[in-house]
Amino acid sequence: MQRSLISDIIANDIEGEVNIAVWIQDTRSLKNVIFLTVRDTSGMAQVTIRKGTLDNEEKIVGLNRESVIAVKGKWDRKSASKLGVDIVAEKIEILNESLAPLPLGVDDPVEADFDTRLNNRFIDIRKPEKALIFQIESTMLWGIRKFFNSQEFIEVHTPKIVAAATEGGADLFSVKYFEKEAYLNQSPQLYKEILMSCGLDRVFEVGPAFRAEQHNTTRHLNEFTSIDIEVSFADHNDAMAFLENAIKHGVDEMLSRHSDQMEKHGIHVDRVKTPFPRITYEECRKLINDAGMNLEFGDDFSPEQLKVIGNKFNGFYFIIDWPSSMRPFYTMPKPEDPALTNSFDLQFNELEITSGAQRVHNPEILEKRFLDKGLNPSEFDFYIKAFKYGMPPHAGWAIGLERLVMILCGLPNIREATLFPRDRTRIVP
Ligand code: AMO
Repeated sequence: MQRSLISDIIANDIEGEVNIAVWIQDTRSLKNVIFLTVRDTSGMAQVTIRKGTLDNEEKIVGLNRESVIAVKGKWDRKSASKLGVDIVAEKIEILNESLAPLPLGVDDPVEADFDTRLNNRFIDIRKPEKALIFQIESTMLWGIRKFFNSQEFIEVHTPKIVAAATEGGADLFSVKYFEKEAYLNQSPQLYKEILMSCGLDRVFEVGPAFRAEQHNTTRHLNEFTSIDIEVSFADHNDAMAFLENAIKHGVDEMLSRHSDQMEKHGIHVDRVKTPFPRITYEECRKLINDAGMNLEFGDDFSPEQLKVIGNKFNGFYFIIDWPSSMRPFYTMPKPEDPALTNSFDLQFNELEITSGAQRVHNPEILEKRFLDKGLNPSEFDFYIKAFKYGMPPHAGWAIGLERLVMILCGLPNIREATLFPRDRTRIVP
């Protein structure tokens, strides 16, 4: 179908005949003229129909909002239309009619409640400010992918139906796999580490991760998108450097493509300055205890305690050197103090965006870590085997994509950064 985007007509100052394909947002029929306010994925325009010039103009005036039409016409550059683009129609083809009333308005002055919006996501995302979130997400991921590519990473795809838990035994969705029981993968952790034994050196994956977490919060989903890396002959410091740079490149790409639209919709994102500050778990504990709250070594931070730490930093920072008892079996204990680990979380203000670490690469230590965590190593034979025949030292991390978009766009709820959220009560649409 031959068509121009509205934004291209403006940007390229296209002269003469133009073809656009659009949704009708509003119709006003005056004495001599009909004005249509129309929208495509790139912006809005006014279509002017001079009465008596089109065979089907009555039918067009009667179309419900959100019907889809193709317009052939001339761009009137002198038009005073406040939308900036006014196309004088020469031919209009009706591509599809919408029913009325709409289950959700596209330009209602008062926003509908969140459930109504999510139930009617196909219309909700027609709103330019909602579509922008997913355009930003795509562009940011493209910037991150370009960075990985420049660093000789390969993109991999590991199984999502698995036989063992990775991030602890709880929070697993089970699936019937013929005559066996299987699970939906919580993270590519075990497979990305096995790939280090394959000699693939630097891998990344962008894929779904499933967590059967019971709590319904503004930060948790039961299915989210995990951006994972794993790197051979690397430690936690190397992994943190890859993380800072990946985020920097993602944000740069996003700003280079969307800054106008972001400004228009009140999304302000600063360029990322690296390296990010680092604070140890023990230093955080001191801050919290100094603020009059009590945190024992090995306890996780409460949301209020994270606020105390977040108030000290503006934007991204790492919390490093987490206690061994708090990190999964695959995390490398600090050689000089095994009560701590070579691990990190990347935070943005008070929210965790990424977990990562240097991994245990010695199979005996790994088996011991399984036992310490109350796990049965024999259930992980396929994983431990890959450590017994030449596993290089390695490190990696995972970013929750929706959390990253949520904090960058300043969204109040992670579901706003998820096309079709899966949470404790929602699996439709
Ligand atoms: P972790 O479990 O911390 O680490 O997850 C990594 C990142 O994924 C995001 N995340 C979530 N996002 C939305 N809803 C959830 N329920 C949810 N759970 C996690 C967060 C989090 O920081 N295997 C390790 C990573 C590694 O060490 O490589 C892991 O999965 O942004």
